[in-house]
Amino acid sequence: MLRIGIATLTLNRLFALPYSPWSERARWSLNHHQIPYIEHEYQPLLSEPKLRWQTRKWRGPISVPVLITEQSTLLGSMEIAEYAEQVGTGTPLMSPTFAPDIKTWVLQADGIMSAGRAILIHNLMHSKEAMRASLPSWVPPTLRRYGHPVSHWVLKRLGHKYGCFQYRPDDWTKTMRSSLIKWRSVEKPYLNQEFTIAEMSMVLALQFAEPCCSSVIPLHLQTRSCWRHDQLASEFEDLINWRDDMLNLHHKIPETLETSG
Ligand SMILES: N[C@@H](CCC(=O)N[C@@H](CS)C(=O)NCC(=O)O)C(=O)O
Repeated sequence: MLRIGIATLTLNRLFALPYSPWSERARWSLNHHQIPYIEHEYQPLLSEPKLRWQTRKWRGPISVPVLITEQSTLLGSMEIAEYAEQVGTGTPLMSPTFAPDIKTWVLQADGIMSAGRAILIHNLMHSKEAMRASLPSWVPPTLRRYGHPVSHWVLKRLGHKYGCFQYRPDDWTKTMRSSLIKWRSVEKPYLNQEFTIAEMSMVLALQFAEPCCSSVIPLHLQTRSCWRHDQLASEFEDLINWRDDMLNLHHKIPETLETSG
């Protein structure tokens, strides 16, 4: 699937996972700053050789989102957000006045996301249905039935890559809970009277407690329950409501063109 951000001619190419909060941070920042791009869907492991070729990064771990512009290759959602802030239009998401606050909360949100990913991988590895649904869309239904061991293998690789098996799900939950309690205690709706990448990151981190509606981040029916953290979703209902308000106010979906390719 090829997704085109703002419908115009562009050489910017965004390599991203459709359902990943990190990828959404890049996409949202680009959309917010009206930067056009063509999105290329990334498939863990399968798309890696192509991504390495495109980025000329032959060694070390590589992950998405990646933005390739005419002048540069930006690896990582925050690098992409910084680029968007520099060259794009619209209100700033990283006002220098609030820089220390922003940095603190982006780091907290990233911690929640990493812990959330570890629990998600654990949950997916225990659901054959979810593993079948996670196979690439071009895998025919007859083969999907037998495909869960392949997904299991990919998840295991990802789990090792991101250190997900270092702790048990209960320990990851504690990490998430302590950051969410801290976030609960700060001024709302905004830390500093305006929407910044700190709020955006916390909005996206809450995806690992209660996934938001599929028009913002698309999820298969079979994987949605693996993203949901029942305990945290009920403990932090107030934050999930805040998240939904933020999405209504600030997540503008640009005019998109969708074509297969
Ligand atoms: N620090 C990076 C983290 C990106 C990241 O964790 N990406 C993961 C989730 S989108 C990924 O690429 N997973 C697939 C893979 O590693 O093949 C960022 O902010 O972009």
